[in-house]
Amino acid sequence: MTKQNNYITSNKSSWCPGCSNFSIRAALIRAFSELNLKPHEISMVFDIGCAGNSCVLYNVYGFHGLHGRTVPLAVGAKLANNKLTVIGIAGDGGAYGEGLNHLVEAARSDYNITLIVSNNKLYSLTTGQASPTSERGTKTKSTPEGVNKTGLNPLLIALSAGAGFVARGYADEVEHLSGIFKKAINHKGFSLIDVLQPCITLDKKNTREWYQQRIYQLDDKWPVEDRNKAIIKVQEWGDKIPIGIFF
Ligand SMILES: Cc1ncc(C[n+]2csc(CCOP(=O)(O)OP(=O)(O)O)c2C)c(N)n1
Repeated sequence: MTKQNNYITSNKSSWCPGCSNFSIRAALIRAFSELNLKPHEISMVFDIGCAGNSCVLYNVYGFHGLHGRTVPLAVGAKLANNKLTVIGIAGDGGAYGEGLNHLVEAARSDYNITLIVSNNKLYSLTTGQASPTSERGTKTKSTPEGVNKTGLNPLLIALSAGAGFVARGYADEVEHLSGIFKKAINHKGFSLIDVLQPCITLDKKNTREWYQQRIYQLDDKWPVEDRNKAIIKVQEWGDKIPIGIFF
Protein backbone atom coordinates (compact mmCIF):
# COMPACT_ATOMS: atom_id res chain seq x y z
CA MET A 1 0.00 0.00 0.00
CA THR A 2 1.35 3.46 -0.88
CA LYS A 3 1.40 5.87 2.07
CA GLN A 4 -1.25 8.61 1.95
CA ASN A 5 1.40 11.32 2.40
CA ASN A 6 2.87 10.39 -0.98
CA TYR A 7 -0.16 11.85 -2.79
CA ILE A 8 -0.06 15.31 -1.26
CA THR A 9 2.24 18.28 -1.67
CA SER A 10 3.33 20.70 1.03
CA ASN A 11 1.56 23.60 -0.72
CA LYS A 12 -0.89 25.63 1.34
CA SER A 13 -4.55 25.39 0.38
CA SER A 14 -6.73 28.42 -0.33
CA TRP A 15 -9.71 26.83 1.41
CA CYS A 16 -11.43 28.28 4.46
CA PRO A 17 -10.58 26.56 7.76
CA GLY A 18 -13.08 23.72 8.17
CA CYS A 19 -13.96 23.53 4.45
CA SER A 20 -15.25 20.10 3.47
CA ASN A 21 -12.95 20.12 0.44
CA PHE A 22 -10.38 18.87 2.99
CA SER A 23 -12.58 15.82 3.65
CA ILE A 24 -13.01 15.14 -0.07
CA ARG A 25 -9.24 15.21 -0.52
CA ALA A 26 -8.80 12.93 2.51
CA ALA A 27 -11.29 10.44 1.05
CA LEU A 28 -9.56 10.49 -2.33
CA ILE A 29 -6.00 9.97 -1.12
CA ARG A 30 -7.26 7.17 1.09
CA ALA A 31 -8.81 5.55 -2.01
CA PHE A 32 -5.54 5.99 -3.97
CA SER A 33 -3.59 4.43 -1.14
CA GLU A 34 -5.92 1.46 -0.66
CA LEU A 35 -5.96 0.81 -4.41
CA ASN A 36 -2.15 1.02 -4.26
CA LEU A 37 -2.04 3.39 -7.22
CA LYS A 38 1.37 5.05 -7.61
CA PRO A 39 1.35 8.87 -7.90
CA HIS A 40 2.86 8.66 -11.41
CA GLU A 41 -0.05 6.43 -12.50
CA ILE A 42 -2.61 9.16 -11.73
CA SER A 43 -3.54 12.22 -13.74
CA MET A 44 -5.86 14.76 -12.14
CA VAL A 45 -7.48 17.63 -14.00
CA PHE A 46 -9.26 20.64 -12.54
CA ASP A 47 -11.15 23.74 -13.53
CA ILE A 48 -11.70 27.05 -11.76
CA GLY A 49 -13.10 27.52 -8.27
CA CYS A 50 -12.50 26.39 -4.70
CA ALA A 51 -12.63 22.74 -5.78
CA GLY A 52 -10.34 23.46 -8.75
CA ASN A 53 -7.80 25.10 -6.49
CA SER A 54 -6.88 21.69 -5.12
CA CYS A 55 -4.68 21.15 -8.19
CA VAL A 56 -1.56 22.27 -6.32
CA LEU A 57 -2.33 20.03 -3.34
CA TYR A 58 -1.96 16.65 -5.06
CA ASN A 59 1.42 15.13 -5.81
CA VAL A 60 0.28 13.50 -9.09
CA TYR A 61 0.19 14.65 -12.72
CA GLY A 62 -2.08 17.72 -12.75
CA PHE A 63 -3.64 20.24 -15.12
CA HIS A 64 -5.54 23.33 -14.00
CA GLY A 65 -7.73 24.49 -16.89
CA LEU A 66 -10.58 26.84 -17.70
CA HIS A 67 -13.89 26.93 -15.87
CA GLY A 68 -16.25 24.20 -17.07
CA ARG A 69 -13.55 22.27 -18.96
CA THR A 70 -12.64 19.53 -16.49
CA VAL A 71 -14.31 16.82 -18.57
CA PRO A 72 -12.63 17.56 -21.93
CA LEU A 73 -9.28 17.79 -20.14
CA ALA A 74 -9.91 14.40 -18.56
CA VAL A 75 -10.95 12.88 -21.87
CA GLY A 76 -7.84 14.31 -23.53
CA ALA A 77 -5.54 12.93 -20.84
CA LYS A 78 -7.13 9.49 -21.09
CA LEU A 79 -6.93 9.42 -24.89
CA ALA A 80 -3.29 10.50 -24.76
CA ASN A 81 -2.31 7.76 -22.29
CA ASN A 82 -4.92 5.18 -21.46
CA LYS A 83 -2.69 3.57 -18.82
CA LEU A 84 -3.30 6.56 -16.55
CA THR A 85 -6.05 6.65 -13.95
CA VAL A 86 -7.75 9.94 -14.82
CA ILE A 87 -9.74 11.88 -12.26
CA GLY A 88 -11.49 15.20 -12.87
CA ILE A 89 -12.45 17.55 -10.04
CA ALA A 90 -14.90 20.41 -10.51
CA GLY A 91 -17.41 22.53 -8.63
CA ASP A 92 -21.11 22.38 -9.42
CA GLY A 93 -20.84 25.65 -11.35
CA GLY A 94 -18.14 24.30 -13.66
CA ALA A 95 -19.50 20.78 -14.01
CA TYR A 96 -23.23 21.50 -14.31
CA GLY A 97 -23.22 25.06 -15.66
CA GLU A 98 -20.42 25.93 -18.08
CA GLY A 99 -19.47 22.25 -18.53
CA LEU A 100 -22.82 20.49 -18.63
CA ASN A 101 -22.71 19.40 -22.26
CA HIS A 102 -19.22 17.96 -21.77
CA LEU A 103 -20.61 15.84 -18.94
CA VAL A 104 -23.51 14.60 -21.08
CA GLU A 105 -21.15 13.72 -23.94
CA ALA A 106 -18.72 11.92 -21.63
CA ALA A 107 -21.60 9.90 -20.15
CA ARG A 108 -22.90 9.01 -23.62
CA SER A 109 -19.42 8.12 -24.88
CA ASP A 110 -18.54 6.21 -21.70
CA TYR A 111 -14.93 7.38 -21.53
CA ASN A 112 -13.03 5.65 -18.75
CA ILE A 113 -12.66 8.68 -16.47
CA THR A 114 -13.91 9.58 -13.01
CA LEU A 115 -15.59 12.93 -12.40
CA ILE A 116 -15.85 14.15 -8.81
CA VAL A 117 -18.04 17.20 -8.29
CA SER A 118 -17.80 19.23 -5.08
CA ASN A 119 -21.43 20.27 -5.07
CA ASN A 120 -21.91 23.17 -2.65
CA LYS A 121 -24.86 24.48 -4.71
CA LEU A 122 -23.06 27.82 -5.14
CA TYR A 123 -20.30 29.53 -7.07
CA SER A 124 -18.23 29.76 -3.94
CA LEU A 125 -14.87 31.20 -4.99
CA THR A 126 -16.66 34.19 -6.51
CA THR A 127 -18.36 34.54 -3.10
CA GLY A 128 -21.69 32.81 -3.43
CA GLN A 129 -23.68 33.40 -6.60
CA ALA A 130 -26.44 30.91 -7.50
CA SER A 131 -25.33 27.80 -9.41
CA PRO A 132 -27.36 25.35 -11.53
CA THR A 133 -27.98 23.18 -8.46
CA SER A 134 -29.25 26.06 -6.27
CA GLU A 135 -32.87 25.29 -5.53
CA ARG A 136 -35.77 27.49 -6.59
CA GLY A 137 -36.23 30.28 -4.09
CA THR A 138 -32.63 30.23 -2.78
CA LYS A 139 -31.50 33.75 -1.93
CA THR A 140 -27.92 34.46 -2.95
CA LYS A 141 -25.88 37.52 -3.90
CA SER A 142 -26.92 37.14 -7.53
CA THR A 143 -30.55 36.24 -6.70
CA PRO A 144 -31.58 38.54 -3.82
CA GLU A 145 -35.25 37.69 -4.37
CA GLY A 146 -34.61 33.98 -4.73
CA VAL A 147 -33.67 31.73 -7.66
CA ASN A 148 -36.57 31.81 -10.13
CA LYS A 149 -35.85 28.52 -11.89
CA THR A 150 -35.70 24.82 -11.12
CA GLY A 151 -32.46 23.44 -9.66
CA LEU A 152 -30.84 20.75 -11.82
CA ASN A 153 -30.53 17.19 -10.61
CA PRO A 154 -27.15 16.18 -12.07
CA LEU A 155 -27.55 12.50 -11.23
CA LEU A 156 -30.80 12.34 -13.18
CA ILE A 157 -29.08 13.95 -16.16
CA ALA A 158 -26.15 11.51 -15.99
CA LEU A 159 -28.47 8.50 -15.69
CA SER A 160 -30.57 9.57 -18.64
CA ALA A 161 -27.43 10.19 -20.73
CA GLY A 162 -26.37 6.57 -20.18
CA ALA A 163 -23.68 6.95 -17.48
CA GLY A 164 -22.61 3.55 -16.18
CA PHE A 165 -21.64 4.64 -12.66
CA VAL A 166 -23.67 7.26 -10.80
CA ALA A 167 -23.20 8.00 -7.12
CA ARG A 168 -23.71 10.65 -4.48
CA GLY A 169 -21.49 11.10 -1.47
CA TYR A 170 -21.45 13.43 1.48
CA ALA A 171 -18.14 15.21 2.03
CA ASP A 172 -17.92 14.65 5.75
CA GLU A 173 -18.56 10.88 5.61
CA VAL A 174 -14.98 10.22 4.58
CA GLU A 175 -14.93 6.44 4.91
CA HIS A 176 -18.14 6.02 2.91
CA LEU A 177 -16.96 8.52 0.30
CA SER A 178 -13.61 6.81 -0.03
CA GLY A 179 -15.38 3.49 -0.68
CA ILE A 180 -17.40 5.13 -3.47
CA PHE A 181 -14.22 6.63 -4.97
CA LYS A 182 -12.50 3.23 -5.01
CA LYS A 183 -15.39 1.60 -6.87
CA ALA A 184 -15.66 4.53 -9.29
CA ILE A 185 -11.94 4.37 -10.11
CA ASN A 186 -12.20 0.61 -10.69
CA HIS A 187 -15.27 1.03 -12.91
CA LYS A 188 -14.28 0.68 -16.56
CA GLY A 189 -16.17 3.62 -18.02
CA PHE A 190 -17.48 7.05 -17.12
CA SER A 191 -18.30 7.60 -13.46
CA LEU A 192 -19.89 10.60 -11.79
CA ILE A 193 -19.74 11.15 -8.06
CA ASP A 194 -21.71 14.17 -6.92
CA VAL A 195 -20.38 15.07 -3.48
CA LEU A 196 -22.69 17.15 -1.31
CA GLN A 197 -20.57 19.73 0.36
CA PRO A 198 -21.82 22.39 2.78
CA CYS A 199 -20.10 25.72 2.07
CA ILE A 200 -19.44 26.68 5.67
CA THR A 201 -18.65 30.29 4.85
CA LEU A 202 -21.41 31.30 2.47
CA ASP A 203 -24.36 28.95 2.88
CA LYS A 204 -26.52 29.56 5.91
CA LYS A 205 -29.21 27.06 4.78
CA ASN A 206 -27.50 23.87 3.60
CA THR A 207 -25.26 23.69 6.66
CA ARG A 208 -23.47 20.67 8.15
CA GLU A 209 -26.28 20.28 10.67
CA TRP A 210 -28.90 20.49 7.88
CA TYR A 211 -27.20 17.69 5.95
CA GLN A 212 -26.46 15.57 9.00
CA GLN A 213 -30.18 15.47 9.88
CA ARG A 214 -31.12 14.26 6.40
CA ILE A 215 -28.34 12.12 4.93
CA TYR A 216 -28.71 8.35 4.98
CA GLN A 217 -26.74 5.60 3.23
CA LEU A 218 -28.32 3.23 0.69
CA ASP A 219 -28.23 -0.25 2.14
CA ASP A 220 -26.04 -3.05 0.80
CA LYS A 221 -28.96 -4.65 -1.01
CA TRP A 222 -29.66 -1.60 -3.19
CA PRO A 223 -30.05 -2.96 -6.79
CA VAL A 224 -27.20 -1.06 -8.48
CA GLU A 225 -27.92 -2.73 -11.83
CA ASP A 226 -31.44 -1.23 -12.14
CA ARG A 227 -31.28 2.13 -13.95
CA ASN A 228 -35.01 2.82 -13.60
CA LYS A 229 -34.93 2.36 -9.83
CA ALA A 230 -31.90 4.67 -9.70
CA ILE A 231 -33.78 7.29 -11.71
CA ILE A 232 -36.51 7.34 -9.07
CA LYS A 233 -34.18 7.15 -6.08
CA VAL A 234 -31.91 10.05 -7.06
CA GLN A 235 -34.96 12.31 -6.94
CA GLU A 236 -35.52 11.71 -3.23
CA TRP A 237 -34.66 15.04 -1.61
CA GLY A 238 -36.07 16.79 1.42
CA ASP A 239 -36.39 15.31 4.89
CA LYS A 240 -34.29 12.37 3.73
CA ILE A 241 -31.37 12.45 1.28
CA PRO A 242 -29.85 9.14 0.12
CA ILE A 243 -26.12 8.78 -0.53
CA GLY A 244 -24.27 5.84 -2.08
CA ILE A 245 -23.93 4.16 -5.46
CA PHE A 246 -27.32 4.42 -7.18
CA PHE A 247 -26.28 2.75 -10.43
C1 LIG B 1 -11.19 30.94 -16.73
C2 LIG B 1 -12.04 31.52 -15.65
N1 LIG B 1 -13.37 31.48 -15.75
C3 LIG B 1 -14.15 32.01 -14.77
C4 LIG B 1 -13.59 32.62 -13.70
C5 LIG B 1 -14.46 33.25 -12.65
N2 LIG B 1 -14.70 32.31 -11.59
C6 LIG B 1 -13.78 32.09 -10.63
S1 LIG B 1 -14.32 31.04 -9.46
C7 LIG B 1 -15.80 30.87 -10.22
C8 LIG B 1 -16.90 30.08 -9.59
C9 LIG B 1 -16.60 28.65 -9.37
O1 LIG B 1 -17.78 28.00 -8.89
P1 LIG B 1 -17.87 26.44 -8.89
O2 LIG B 1 -17.50 25.88 -10.22
O3 LIG B 1 -19.21 26.03 -8.35
O4 LIG B 1 -16.74 26.00 -7.88
P2 LIG B 1 -16.59 26.33 -6.27
O5 LIG B 1 -15.81 27.61 -6.17
O6 LIG B 1 -17.96 26.44 -5.67
O7 LIG B 1 -15.82 25.16 -5.78
C10 LIG B 1 -15.86 31.64 -11.39
C11 LIG B 1 -17.02 31.74 -12.30
C12 LIG B 1 -12.18 32.66 -13.61
N3 LIG B 1 -11.56 33.20 -12.56
N4 LIG B 1 -11.44 32.11 -14.59
